Amino acid sequence: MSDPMPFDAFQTFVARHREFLVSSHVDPDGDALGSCLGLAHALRRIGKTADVVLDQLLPAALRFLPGAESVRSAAEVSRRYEAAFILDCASLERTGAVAGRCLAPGAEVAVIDHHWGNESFGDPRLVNPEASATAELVYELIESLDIPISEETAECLYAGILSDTGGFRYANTSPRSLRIAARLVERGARAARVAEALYATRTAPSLRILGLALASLETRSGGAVGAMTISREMFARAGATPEDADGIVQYAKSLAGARVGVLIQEVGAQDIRASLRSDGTVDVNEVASRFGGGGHRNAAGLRVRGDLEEVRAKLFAALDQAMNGGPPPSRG
Ligand SMILES: [Mn+2]
Repeated sequence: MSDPMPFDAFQTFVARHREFLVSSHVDPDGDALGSCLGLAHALRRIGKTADVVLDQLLPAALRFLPGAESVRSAAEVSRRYEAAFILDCASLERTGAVAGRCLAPGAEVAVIDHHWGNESFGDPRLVNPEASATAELVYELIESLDIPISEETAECLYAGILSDTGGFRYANTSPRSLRIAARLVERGARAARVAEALYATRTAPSLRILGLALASLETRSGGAVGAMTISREMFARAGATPEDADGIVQYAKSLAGARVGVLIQEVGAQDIRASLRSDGTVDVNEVASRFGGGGHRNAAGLRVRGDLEEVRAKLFAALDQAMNGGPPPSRG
C-alpha cells in the first residue's frame, strides 16, 4: 500500500521532469490503455511531453480510444526516458520489453496501480487495491494536480473504469467508481460510444466463431457445468483465431443453473486450451492446477498437449469430482 497522501510527491515528480514515458502491461486491456492515454493527455495539457509506449502494438478493439494512434511499441522507440509512469502493473516486468528498452539507467519511475500484491517498486507510488480500476486513481491524481480534465482524458478514463468493472457488473463496482464515472461523463466522456466499442463491437470472424461455439453448448454434471467446444475445424470454418474467441466463456457461464462455465479450444494439433469461470461455489483454480494451469478461484485457464476428446473427458471428470467430491481423477 502507498502513503495515503502521496499526491505531493507526484506534484514534485511532475514538476521535476519535462518528458515522460507512460506505459502499462503486456496484452493491454481497457484499463491499462485508458489509464495511460488519459494521463498522457493530462500531462500534455500542462505543457509536458508524454509518450505512451507498450510492449506490442495495440489490439484492434482498443484503437477507438482518443490518442490510440499515437501509441508506439517498445521496438519502435529508439530513445530512453529519465522519467516514467508505470500504470496498472504489479511489477516492472509486466511492461514486457518496455522496461529494458525504454528506461534510462537510474530513471525515476512513478507507479499507479490497484493490484493486490503490487511489488514495492517505484517512487512515488499511488497503489490502492480498493480502487476498481487504475483509471480511478489516475482521475484522483489529475484532480489533485489541478489539471483540467479534457474530453479526451475523460473518455479514456471512463473506458478504463467500464472495462475493469465489466460494464459496471462485477462485484468491484463501487459508489466511488460510479461517482467518478459520472464526473467523467460530465467532462465529456461519451458513455454510449465507449460501451458500444467495448461491448457491442465484434469482427465478422469473432461473430462466426461465437455462433459455432454457442451451437456446441452441452451441459454436464447434471446442469451444473455449461461447456462449449471449438475444434480446429470450427476455427477454419469461421476464418477465426483463438483471439476471436476471447470472452466466449462468459456465454457458457451464463447458462441458467450453471455453477461453472467452460470453453475448450483446440488451438493446434494436440494443443488444447480451456477457460473456466465459476460462480464462486467451485474453485476452478484448483481444477485448472490439476492440468498445470491456474488463475483465481472464479476464473482460471489451462493449456495441455493431447487429443481434444481425451482432454474434454478428463476435464469434465475433474469438474464433476470438484463439484461432487469423490476421489480425484488420475492426472495426465
Ligand atoms: Mn486494471
